[in-house]
This record gives sequence, C-alpha cells and structure tokens, in this order.
Amino acid sequence: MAGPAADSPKHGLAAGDGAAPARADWTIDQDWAAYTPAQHATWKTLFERQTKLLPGRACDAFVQGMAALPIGADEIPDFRRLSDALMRRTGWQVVAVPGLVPDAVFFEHLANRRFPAGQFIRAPHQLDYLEEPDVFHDVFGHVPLLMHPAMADFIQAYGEGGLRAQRLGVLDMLARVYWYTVEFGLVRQADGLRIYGAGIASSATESRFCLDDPSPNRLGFDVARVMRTHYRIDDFQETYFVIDSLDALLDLARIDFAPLYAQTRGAEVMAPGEVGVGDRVVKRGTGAYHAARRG
Ligand code: HBI
Ligand code: FE
Repeated sequence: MAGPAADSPKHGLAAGDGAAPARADWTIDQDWAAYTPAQHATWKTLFERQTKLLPGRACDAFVQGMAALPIGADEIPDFRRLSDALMRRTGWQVVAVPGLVPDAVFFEHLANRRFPAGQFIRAPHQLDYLEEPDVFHDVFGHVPLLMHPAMADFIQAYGEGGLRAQRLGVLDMLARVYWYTVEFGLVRQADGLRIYGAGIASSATESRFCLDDPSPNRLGFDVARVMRTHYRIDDFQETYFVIDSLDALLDLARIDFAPLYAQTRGAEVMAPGEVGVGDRVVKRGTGAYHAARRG
C-alpha cells in the first residue's frame, strides 16, 4: 500500500487563512452552474471508485441514505436538491462553504442542523489525498448518514456541545469523539463490521485498510476512552472504535459530557495505537503498517 493515505479532511488545521468571508457565517453560493465538465468528471471518477468498494463495507444506513438522495455518478450534486431531501427526512440542510471554517462557525451551523459542505472539488492529482474537506468528502461521505435520525441528532448535539466545550477549554476532548465516530467510526452489523465514518467512506484506500488490513486495532467504543485518545491526521488511523449500532450515537447525543471532561482532564492521553487493560478488543492489530512507516 504505497502513497499517502486517507483523503479525510484535516480537521486540525487552522481555518480562516486567505480572503475574509463575504458573509459572517462563512457560507457562499454553491454556484452549481459554474462547475466545469472537468470538475464533474473528477466527481464521477471518485463516485464510481467508492461505489464499487462500498458494498459489503459501508453500513446499511449509509447505502440506504445514498439511495434516497439525489446523488449520482454524472454530476456534482446540487445542494438545494440535497437539502430538500434531507429536510423532509431529518430536518437538515447542506450549505456551501469555501473549505475549513473556524470552529465556532462550524459548531453554530451544526447546532442549527445546517451541514457546511466544501463547495470546491479536489484537483485530479489529489484524488487520494487532500487537506481540506471538499464536496466529495462532505457530500459523499457525510450526507448519506444525515438521513439517519441517530446521526442527525448526534451531529446537532456535537455542534451544541462544541460551543460549550470551547468555553470550558476542553474542545480537544470532544473533537476526539467526533473524529472516532463521525469521521472514522465502524459499526457492528449482523453480517460483520461496517464503515459509517465519512473520512473512511470517502477514501478508497482507507475503506479497504480499516476492514481488510491486519494492522489497525478495532476496539469497542467507550466515550471516556476515546476522549483521551490521540488521533492521526496525516495517515490511516491506528485504531478504529466500533459501536454496536448507530443508535449508540443517540445515547451519546443525550449524555452530559461535563462529568466526563472533569474525569478526563487529569487522565493521561493515549497514543493512537495503544491498547489498554480496560479495552474491549474486537480485533487486536499487528501494527505492522505504521511500524513500517516509522522505519
Ligand atoms: N470546517 N468545513 C469544515 N468542516 C469541518 O469538518 C470542520 C470545520 N472547521 C472546524 C472543524 N471541522 C473541527 O476542527 C471541529 O470539528 C473541532
Ligand atoms: Fe468530515
């Protein structure tokens, strides 16, 4: 497996470089008519590649959400049509942004059930790797699960919790929960482990790695454990956390994080590949992939 890995957006990057936003909430017009044939063709390449990989890998809710949305191979989806379908099902909308937006702006949108999606599409030489969330990651990766009521409520709660966590100075802890669920989560299905995280579902290489490679750990999800686990933004994850069903996200949306923050503040943060005594090991990884890259 050569070359750079995940094409997940790098949420750790500082947002807000470059030109000042025209609107205070950082939204822009999608300007769908301005996409070029070459840009639609990039979408098609990515769409077809992922669509071949995801049967037997993506969870049922992802497949069902995708099927119920106006998302197809031939063109970059129109956010207004996505919003119409989402609004009817779970009350969400998709709004266009230039790329990463400041944390507080991101949270404010999510708290109001607006999903900020990158308006741009990656360049042809970035098919496997890019730093900012583009329209393929955001729409193909995230939007199908916004059709699921548990994910719909969880992401809204994350937006509300994000604003609170910023005030408390514990955003790093909350961001790890988002990372290991919404971006890189696995779920147990009757027929085996499946992908629900958008960072995986939008990545050809990581959608194979997370399920097929012996290297990464797969551990049972535990919110306090995840809160004190570092993650990788530059490569595949060393550990994936497995929830028992998407409805586990509903429980997570409802719990009070304040006691968890208090408890986690003093605790040691674990390395991405570490396995601890209290962990529920679904499958212990060999660690071979990252060991080889460390040299
Ligand atoms: N902006 N557009 C966009 N998408 C994200 O996923 C995003 C963001 N800004 C901040 C951010 N994520 C994260 O740093 C927070 O979830 C903590
Ligand atoms: Fe994302």
